[in-house]
Amino acid sequence: ALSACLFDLDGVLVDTAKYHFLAWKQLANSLGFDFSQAQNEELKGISRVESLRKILAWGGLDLPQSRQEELAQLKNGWYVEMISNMDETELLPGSLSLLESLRAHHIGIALGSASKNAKLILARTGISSYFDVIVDGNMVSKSKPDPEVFIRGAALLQVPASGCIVFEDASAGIEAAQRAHMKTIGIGQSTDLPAADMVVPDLSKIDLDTLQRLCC
Ligand code: G16
Ligand code: MG
Repeated sequence: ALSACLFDLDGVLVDTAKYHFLAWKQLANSLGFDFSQAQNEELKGISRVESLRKILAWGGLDLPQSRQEELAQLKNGWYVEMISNMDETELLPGSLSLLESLRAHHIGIALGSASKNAKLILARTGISSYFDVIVDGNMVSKSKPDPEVFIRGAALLQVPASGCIVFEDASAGIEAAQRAHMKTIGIGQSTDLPAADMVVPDLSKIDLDTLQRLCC
């Protein structure tokens, strides 16, 4: 039976990918090369340091660790400035009503995000109070597709993996959820997320009946 829903943040509840894109592009440009939307797609769900490693490789740069840490910090400073102006209008369609409905039916709600800025984003968009449990990039050592983030979420909620549904927009996240033995709902296009149990364009297409059927 359905016990809990675990949500990825970026690309599922909010669209922060556009801010990641702007901040990474600014960093790449400052290093003398460009960065495309298509490349940004490949960074979905990937941690900050791994994203930087990929971007530097695309730019043909091999920099020492200390310089990489400076650059990651520089990008994050720009990114945090951008997301500090977010508000509830930047929630993706269906986010709020699904959270409401889960809470009304006493279904557990957890966040499972790679972002170290997750709590700021939840606060800015006004949805912090819906989450029984928050697992973010500050709490896990292995990033998606490792299942750690979702296993931690279920453990903190004290529910079995078999009663959990994970919402994810990145294939690395779908893989992580499946390795945690959880059901998966992909947000986006089925061609991009072929491994998911079901795929919807956004959370407005999800109701409680669908979730309960998926978990039985
Ligand atoms: C998100 C984004 C990634 C980003 C990562 C780390 O993960 O999808 O693009 O690189 O968080 O973010 P930060 O630099 O804020 O720590 P998720 O898991 O919420 O999709
Ligand atoms: Mg995501």
